[in-house]
Amino acid sequence: MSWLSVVVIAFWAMLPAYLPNNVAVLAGGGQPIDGGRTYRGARLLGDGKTWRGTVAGTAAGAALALALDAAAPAIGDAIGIDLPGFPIAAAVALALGAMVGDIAASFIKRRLDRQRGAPVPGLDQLDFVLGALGLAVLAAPTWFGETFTPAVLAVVVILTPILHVTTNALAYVLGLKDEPY
Ligand code: CTP
Ligand code: MG
Ligand code: K
Repeated sequence: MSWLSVVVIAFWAMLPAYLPNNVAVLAGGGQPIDGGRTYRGARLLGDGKTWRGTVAGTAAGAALALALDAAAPAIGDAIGIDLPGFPIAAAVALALGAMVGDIAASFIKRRLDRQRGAPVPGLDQLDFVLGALGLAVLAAPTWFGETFTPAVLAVVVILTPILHVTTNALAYVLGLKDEPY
């Protein structure tokens, strides 16, 4: 398989995990998940993790996966690459996992005394990838093994931080996000 098709498959397979955090930025607000609770002197998660953002992000990511699943044969045919589909368990796991990974990272950041919005390079770029892939391997192990070959996984780890930094910088320039990371 060519490197280009590996990159295209990695991007395609991760789209349902890439969308949720961006939708959460747009939809966020309202009740924080931790309800303002603190743990050892710092917020449990902080005001940046809300129910609305989490539900909207998860729903959008799962809906995108199902749309991609329907479109995979036609688009794959047109570009000559065998694009993976998304069984429902994989669709939900990728989207929900991305949100859960991001939430887990906020928990870690508050324990490290980082305020809401403070950057933690590395964690910020890969938290949602770990969450998405971790939940997907549990929820749809066969699909995961067929889709995320070692080459695809390697591309995901390299490509994701680049895309994450680029889209967040763009969202900042457009005034959608308070920080460029
Ligand atoms: N957001 C949300 N719910 C989530 C994730 C994000 O409402 N589960 C919204 C919040 O408005 C948040 C914004 O998206 O402020 C940006 O997300 P992110 O950068 O992940 O949060 P931060 O505000 O930087 O908070 P933290 O330091 O905890 O990561
Ligand atoms: Mg942030
Ligand atoms: K984050």
